[in-house]
Amino acid sequence: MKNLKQTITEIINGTEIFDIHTHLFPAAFKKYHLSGISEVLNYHYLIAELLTTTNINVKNFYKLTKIEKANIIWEELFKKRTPISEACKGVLTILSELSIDYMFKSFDEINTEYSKLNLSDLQIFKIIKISKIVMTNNPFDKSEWQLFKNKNWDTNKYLASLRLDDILINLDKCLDICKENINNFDNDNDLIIKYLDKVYEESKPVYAALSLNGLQLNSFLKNKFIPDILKWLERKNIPLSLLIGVRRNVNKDFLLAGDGIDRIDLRHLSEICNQYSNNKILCSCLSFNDQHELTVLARKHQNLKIFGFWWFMNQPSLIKLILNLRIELLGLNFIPQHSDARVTDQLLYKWPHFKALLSKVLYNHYNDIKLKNFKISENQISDDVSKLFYINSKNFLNLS
Ligand code: FIX
Ligand code: ZN
Repeated sequence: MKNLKQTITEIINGTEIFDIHTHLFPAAFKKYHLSGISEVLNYHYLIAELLTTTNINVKNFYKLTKIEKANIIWEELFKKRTPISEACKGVLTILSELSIDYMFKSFDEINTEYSKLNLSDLQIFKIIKISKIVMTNNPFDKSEWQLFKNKNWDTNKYLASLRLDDILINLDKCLDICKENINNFDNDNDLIIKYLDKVYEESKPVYAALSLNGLQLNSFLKNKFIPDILKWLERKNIPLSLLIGVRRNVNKDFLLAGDGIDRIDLRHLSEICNQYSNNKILCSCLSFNDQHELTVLARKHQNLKIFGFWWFMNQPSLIKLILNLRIELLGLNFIPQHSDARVTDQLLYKWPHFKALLSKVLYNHYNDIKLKNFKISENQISDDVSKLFYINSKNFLNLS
């Protein structure tokens, strides 16, 4: 092998990625498919930064068009100030990856140049080496769900997942939607399971997901629908993905940009894994405080798999620390990252930022074992990276 550092970087850049949690949709989903620099600047991470950095009136800001909002964000965060936060750096990464010289330019100038590139989602997937992504699909959102009627997109690239949060937060609405679709049922539990059967057939999801605050996690096992949903998932042989520790609407005026972190008790996750040992559980936690305990739990439960650095955890300083911890405690038995991208173009920064960190972290670990006379080959590194980026996800989701 020529040079360990360079070999690792080349392998990481050349390995296919399976992105297991995104909010992306193919172009066939029309208004749900977001792309382009205006959408990139309208990302809620940047909106939260803008609203807390300036004195802009929140309600008036949200009345503006997307182009107007993008303009303000560009002016305030990129021109008047140094774009040094992770969310801002992400935009710079995208622009430099696409060779757009942005210095001293207005948003309009950049937007014109960017639009001329006419980048398609598949072109972006190719640049980043993404072969599959998992969408977040809400079967209780009628207008979004309609699009499964004619699945005219590449279903090998865009896989579905069932987001079930509404069952916990808006049960009556969910039951109404189930009743509109299912005629014969014995009780509410039976109704929900029959509706899940229907949407399963329509979308062929690779997992079902729930995001939980502390209270929802505490009462999870007492929820009257959970045992049946878990039995159903076991029958379908798909995991439940738990995104734990979000506190929605910390500032409701901020809308999507107003969610924060909640305190949680991970002993409940351990109980879920024990009581439902035949179910597979994917898990990502939002707070830094919970990462050590979560990693230890993943050593204790065969049915638990950690994935990604969710949202507020997706910061380079935290990733470096926790990625090392995960490797130290779990070897390579976890899914290191997901993008959570909402705009296709964000893949152009989210994955390269992570790849650069993974490269450094892996280099130190390989170097360590080399010093202990372990002969690490290029093939072995390729297999390891492939496990991290693709195989671990594929196996846990039971895909062929
Ligand atoms: O609940 C989720 O899946 C979160 O990832 C999102 O809803 C959140 O708004 C987000 O975009 C975080 O990256
Ligand atoms: Zn998400």
